[in-house]
Amino acid sequence: MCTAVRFTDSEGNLFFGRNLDWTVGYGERVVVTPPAAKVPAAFERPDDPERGHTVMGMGIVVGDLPLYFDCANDAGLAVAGLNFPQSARYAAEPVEDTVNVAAYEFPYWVARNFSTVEEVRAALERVTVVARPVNEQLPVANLHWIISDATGAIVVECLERGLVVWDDDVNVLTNEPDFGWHRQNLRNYLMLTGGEPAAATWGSARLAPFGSGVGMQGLPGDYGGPARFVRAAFVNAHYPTKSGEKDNVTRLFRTLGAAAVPEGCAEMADGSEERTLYTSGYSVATRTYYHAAYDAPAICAYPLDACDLTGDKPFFAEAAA
Ligand code: GCH
Repeated sequence: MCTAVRFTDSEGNLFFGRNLDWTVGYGERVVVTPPAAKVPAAFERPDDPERGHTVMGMGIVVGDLPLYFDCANDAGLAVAGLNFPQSARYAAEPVEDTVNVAAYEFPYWVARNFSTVEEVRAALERVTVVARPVNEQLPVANLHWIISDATGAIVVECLERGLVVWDDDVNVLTNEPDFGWHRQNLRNYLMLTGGEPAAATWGSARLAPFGSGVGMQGLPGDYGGPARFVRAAFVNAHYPTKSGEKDNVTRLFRTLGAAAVPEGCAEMADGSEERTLYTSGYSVATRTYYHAAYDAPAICAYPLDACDLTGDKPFFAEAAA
């Protein structure tokens, strides 16, 4: 399971983050890919510009290939991939006269080449997402993606009926089923309120609320995708707008915390335990990536501006002291 959210601060700067819920890590770290990086592309794409944006996010590096789980760029565009195992249908082969992108390179391709959600949306009209494994050890991952900038978010899903781009006006993504279903499902929860309910009178009995927080009764508490979607969407939409880096990073980690998975509550079919391996996010205003691990919850900061971006290979960023 995974959960991603976005919001903006009082000045309109984007904050974007995600929980990565899984049973095992892949050795992922904070990876920076500089503008001049020569990253091998899965398919020929003559329209990709010579130099790209600087890209920073969580991932692994295989040869010279950055494999991002989520990433953001210096223009303020951010992307995250979340499991979508039952519904994702990528093309089996590249399709002529379209822009072919392997599923594993999709987040980097987006963040390297575009500055805004509108640019991505326009480009997606010609894109084919292709089911191509990285190598024998790293098979195709069935995902859907949330792409966000300061103006909003879209969700990209490769469905049976083709590539679908949803407007994500609730700024959240989790897992199955498709985004359209989750968006409709929110209409089941209109009675939720952070406010304290008024006392009621039943016959001669006066019933007063136990205290604050009870207006959230009915909020689904489980760790499945639909429940995490409702929790993240409610908290994200009702959290007061904040100013300043500290309060917004706090907001990001507390909001994602409302959907975080503790060990023992989400077993996989093989008996292994899913949990929130990490929570991470990016602040566009300070060009800083933040990360906290399940067993090391202190938040570490990785400022992009502390990195040497002159090279031509992806590299691992160091946490600020
Ligand atoms: C390769 O094809 C792609 C790269 C991997 C290896 C397979 C490292 C990059 C990226 O796509 C990786 C992928 C491994 C794995 C990752 C994926 C990004 C997100 C995904 C998580 C397992 C998704 C977690 C999630 N769980 C909820 O959503 C790390 O596929 C759930 O309900 O299962």
